[in-house]
Amino acid sequence: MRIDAVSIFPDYLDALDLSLIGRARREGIIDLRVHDLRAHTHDRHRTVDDTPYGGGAGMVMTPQPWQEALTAVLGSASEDTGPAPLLVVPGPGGAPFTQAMAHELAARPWLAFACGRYEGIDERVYEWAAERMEVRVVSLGDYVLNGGEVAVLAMVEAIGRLLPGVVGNAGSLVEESHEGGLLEYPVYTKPAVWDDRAVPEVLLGGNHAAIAAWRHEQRLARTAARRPDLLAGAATLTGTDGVEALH
Ligand code: 6GU
Repeated sequence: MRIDAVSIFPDYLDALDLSLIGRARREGIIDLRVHDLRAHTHDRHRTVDDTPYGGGAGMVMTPQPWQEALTAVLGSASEDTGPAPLLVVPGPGGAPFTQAMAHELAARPWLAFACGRYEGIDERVYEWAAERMEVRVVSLGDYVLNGGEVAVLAMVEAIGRLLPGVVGNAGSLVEESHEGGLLEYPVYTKPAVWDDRAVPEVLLGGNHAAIAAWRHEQRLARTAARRPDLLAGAATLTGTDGVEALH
């Protein structure tokens, strides 16, 4: 999979050299290319922002560097990528990034991320880009970050780990939080007793049906306690009411 990311802080994305995503890049599973937006400025101060028309706080990113940077990205299309990437613009005003969206994006041959800073990118960049590629504004959640870079770290990790060969044990992809609409069950390892606390008996017995039933109960209880909204969603999906839908 090809991924481009444009940022005024390309070093922020150095963390994508580490761990499983870093290995996937070295193995060629992910072709991640990070670009400095300021390389597409032409003034002495390498300006990427200006004051907002209509007044208001902060600065707005100017369109010209974005046009050049995204044109360069488009110009690097290949047979493998298809003609244009799906452009993801991280921002608190976007559609929520979910595990379902991670799966959808992981199936694309080419993603490009445009990291905004300050109060955002001039709206005309979105219009210009939408005439050339699919554009999605995507949010990590209902809080405000200073820019899109941290969101790109999160999204590339969530997407990248779904690609074949990135996570060694494919089984660890299926029984985890948000897969199947429930949070993950609690896990334990050696020793069987630690600090006077015993591992739940059922896990020591080797009765796989009993273990599966216990884990399912734990997932329901944990989801009810921490994320009751997920249970409501699951009940809606199955067309029945309440938690019974999940049994
Ligand atoms: Cl994706 N970007 C920014 N700048 N802030 C956010 C966000 C994204 N998601 C939540 N807050």
